[in-house]
Amino acid sequence: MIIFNKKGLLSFILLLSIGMVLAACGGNEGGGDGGESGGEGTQNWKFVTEEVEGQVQYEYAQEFADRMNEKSDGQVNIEVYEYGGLGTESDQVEQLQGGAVEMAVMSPGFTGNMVKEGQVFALHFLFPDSVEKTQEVLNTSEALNTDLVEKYKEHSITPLSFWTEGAMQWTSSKKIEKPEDFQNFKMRTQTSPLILESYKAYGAQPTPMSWSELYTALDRGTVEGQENPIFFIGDASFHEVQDYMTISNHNNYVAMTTVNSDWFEGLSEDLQNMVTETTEEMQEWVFEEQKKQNEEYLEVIKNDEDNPTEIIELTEEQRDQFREKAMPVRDFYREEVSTVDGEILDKLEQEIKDIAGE
Ligand code: 6CS
Repeated sequence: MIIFNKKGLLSFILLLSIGMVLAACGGNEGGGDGGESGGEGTQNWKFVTEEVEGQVQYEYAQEFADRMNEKSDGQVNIEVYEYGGLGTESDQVEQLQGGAVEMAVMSPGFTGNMVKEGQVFALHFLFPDSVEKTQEVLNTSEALNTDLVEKYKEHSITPLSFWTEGAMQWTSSKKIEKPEDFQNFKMRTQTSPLILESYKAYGAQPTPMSWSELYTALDRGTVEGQENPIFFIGDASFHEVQDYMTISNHNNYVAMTTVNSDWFEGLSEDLQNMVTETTEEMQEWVFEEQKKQNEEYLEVIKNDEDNPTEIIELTEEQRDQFREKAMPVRDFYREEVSTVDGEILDKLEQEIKDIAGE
C-alpha cells in the first residue's frame, strides 16, 4: 500500500495498477522481447519513474516518450508511470531487472545494497558546489559512464545517463547549522547504506524509508528531518511539516536513465541509436527543467505564509565544519564499500578536480 501525503491529503492505493502491469508483463521475464506488439516494428514500452506528474523525473520521461514517438513516426509508444502505481522505489528496481518495465529513472540511493560502487553519490561535498559543473562531470566522467555502468550491468541494469535534479538541502524540525545539531537527530534517508553512514558521521540517527511515507513520518515526528532538492521539498509539501530549511548544498541529487540490459541489447541498431540520441539530447533539457523547478519552489516555500519555514543559508565556514566530518566517509567507501579498491572514487575525484579545479 502506498500512501502519499502530497498537499497534505492526497492518499491513494494503487495495488490494482501493480496487478494490471504484472499481468500484462507475465510472459516477459528477463526483458527478452519486451514491449514489442501489434505487428512488425510497433513498440510498446513502459517507463517508470520515482516521482509524480509535474515533478522532474516524470516530466523527463514524458518528454522522452514524446520525442521517441515523433522520431519513430509513431512506431515507439512509451507509457510513462508515475511513482506509486508500481510499488516502492526498490520494487521498481526489481521490475526493471526482471523486464516487467523496459525503462526506469532510478536513484542510486535505492540500489546501494546491490551495486556497492553506486554509493559514491552518497558522499557529501564530493561533487562541485556548482550544479552546472556537477552536470558536466556527470556527462563526461569515465568513472561513471564506463566503470560504474559495468557494475550496474552485472545486475541487468544499463544506465544510459546520469543527471542531477539539483543541489540537496536539509529540512528539519529544529535548527541545523553545525554538525552537533545532528546529534541523535532522527534523519530520513534513502536505503543505500552509505547514505546512512554519511549521517552517522554527523552524529545523527538515520532511518531509511520510501518517500511515500515521509510526509506522515515528518508530521508525526517519527523522523525529524530529510534531504532533497528544493523543488521536491516544495512539491511534496515537506515544508508544511518542517520548521527549517538549511541551504547546505552538501550534495547533488543524482538520477539515472536506465534500461533493462538484455532488452536494450535485443533492440535493432536503429532503435538503440534513437534511444541513445534521445538520452543525450535530454541532458540539457533536464538541466533546464530542474533549474526552473528549483528556482520556482524556493519562492513557493518562501512565500507560503500559512506554513512559514525559516531558511538558513550556511556560510562557507559552517559548510567546512560539515565537510570535515564528511571526509572520513570517503575512506570508509574505499575500505569497506568498494569492491575494486576505491578505483572508481579515485578516478572520479580526479575528473572532478579537472572540471572544477577543486
Ligand atoms: O527522497 C526521495 O526518495 C525522492 N527524491 C527525489 C528527488 N526523487 C525521487 C526520490 O524517491
